[in-house]
Amino acid sequence: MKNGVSCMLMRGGTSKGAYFLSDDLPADPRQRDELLLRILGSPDARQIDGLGGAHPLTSKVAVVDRREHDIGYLFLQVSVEQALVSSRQNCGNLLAGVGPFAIERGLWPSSPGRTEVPIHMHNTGARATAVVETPDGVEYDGEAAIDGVPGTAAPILLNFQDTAGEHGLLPTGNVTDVVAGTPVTCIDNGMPTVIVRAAELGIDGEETPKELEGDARLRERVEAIRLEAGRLMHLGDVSEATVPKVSIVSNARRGGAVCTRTFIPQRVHEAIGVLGAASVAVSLALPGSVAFDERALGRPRLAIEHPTGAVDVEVELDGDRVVRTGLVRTARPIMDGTVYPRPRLQ
Ligand code: NQM
Repeated sequence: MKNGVSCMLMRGGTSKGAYFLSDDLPADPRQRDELLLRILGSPDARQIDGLGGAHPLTSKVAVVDRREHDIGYLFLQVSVEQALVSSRQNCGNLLAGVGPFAIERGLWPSSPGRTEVPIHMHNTGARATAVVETPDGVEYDGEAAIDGVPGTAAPILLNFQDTAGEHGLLPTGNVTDVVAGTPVTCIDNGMPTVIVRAAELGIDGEETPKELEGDARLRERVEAIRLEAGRLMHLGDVSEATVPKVSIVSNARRGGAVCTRTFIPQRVHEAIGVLGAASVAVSLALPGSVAFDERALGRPRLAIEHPTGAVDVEVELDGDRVVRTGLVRTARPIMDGTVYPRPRLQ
């Protein structure tokens, strides 16, 4: 068999993706993206001829490289049904696998006990630190449970600094805007996100992803809000972009800080993205935002409820500057070997 590429398939948080060393992929982004489409099996609703899992949450790629003082991570979202690969968003879930992958591939040395891996996220230029359990090499087994993933595994602590996007935490310059007739908060603590109250959309907020995806009028309204908000957030025409995400918020149902349902942006997330949750968490503590809840002020940890449970986000704010965001994920290699791309795109 010819033309295979070295690849590790990993679960990172509540997502799954193909991890590559940057040196194993073409340097030219167009050639790289074309190859990744053939590897994942896109465009095809079932991704039957590739590694992709027929959902945006399982059609993801991490490209990892060693830099002078840290590890570089480029996230690529591979569309399922379109021949599109996008570097315009980051992914905190696949980020959870980057530390272990870098150690396994010998890019970063493992320390006895625990290893801190500093990571530069190429998509946004922001920094993260992953704390990986390494009693004797990477330990994947452990007691940490994250909602949306069955069972338990070793915890991977992710700490983010300076994750606000290039246009700041509030890219429109306002805490609240009225977009397509709807009050929203546009926020970017690592993920450009439009926050909308469920009541404004005439829904309860606790519907299942399937129910929300099946509501054509709601989908149209959410997309109209997203397109207009995208322009206000300096993202231009976002009709083919996977950002901004739209998080619909309502009162917490299970003792958390807020209940969410997130369009990412056509499908509805089965849980919530890591940086998406980090962005929602900050909006809870920002006076004037559509999600503001004074009980969130000064709370070190906020539980963001989602369709399959909740994710705890630690936020440290200094006024409206986010000093640190932290959360716990788990990750696991599923397969390590050689992947064979299909010979042609279609
Ligand atoms: O927000 C899905 C995921 C994500 C992104 C998406 C993510 C994040 O859950 O940091 O992790 O929002 O498209 O993998």
